Amino acid sequence: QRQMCIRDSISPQYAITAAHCAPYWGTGDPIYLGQHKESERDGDGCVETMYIESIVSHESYNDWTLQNDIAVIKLTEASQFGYAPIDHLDQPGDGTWHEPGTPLVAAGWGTLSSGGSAADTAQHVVVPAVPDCWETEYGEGYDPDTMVCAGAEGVDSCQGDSGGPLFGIDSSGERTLVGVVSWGIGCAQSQYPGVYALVSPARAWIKPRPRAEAATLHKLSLIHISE
Ligand code: 4AZ
Repeated sequence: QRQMCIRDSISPQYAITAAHCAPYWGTGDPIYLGQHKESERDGDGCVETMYIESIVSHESYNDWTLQNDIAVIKLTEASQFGYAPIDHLDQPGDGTWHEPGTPLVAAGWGTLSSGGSAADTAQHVVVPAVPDCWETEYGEGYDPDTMVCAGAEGVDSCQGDSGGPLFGIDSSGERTLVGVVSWGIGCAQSQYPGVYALVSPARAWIKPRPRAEAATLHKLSLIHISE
């Protein structure tokens, strides 16, 4: 079950996941950086095994409405392999990734269809941003202050992608973490796009965490994307 949730690394020693995934992990549990295939983790020299020191859910996480569905994981040490984190965390006031239809990328090892089997190889898919998500069948279940939808008929995150990243890629190839895979009804249906926890309003909560490491927070981290 715990492999069902992805962790996005945001600094050499910190990773982000969904708060609803936090109960599945605890101190001492392994985190595998650089993993590509679930089935070949043990023999894969690119995999760096890290361990959880602590995991803390957003102070305003609501496990019923799923508002603020974000948690920060501290690893016992920084990546020695030099795995770099996502380049930027989305910022309040930066509208770059929030126009309807903006292409964003969701990634993970979740199922390839609703109720289907999980992917062995890391997958990624381009999904259009749907910031006006109250116009879908979700209605008021969608909170635009703490969530953003993305997806369309046939393109979506799915079961097991929870905790994974939704990011934008700018013209110089840098990645901005815009959301964290949170919830949805089924997968890849036009009236039910994927719902992601918004990173920008949580940024002030994420950032000040580790004083010493705060400076490096934007420098490293990552998720593995296959070509
Ligand atoms: C899940 O259960 C899940 N289609 C993730 C994403 C979506 C639905 C469910 C969005 O992990």
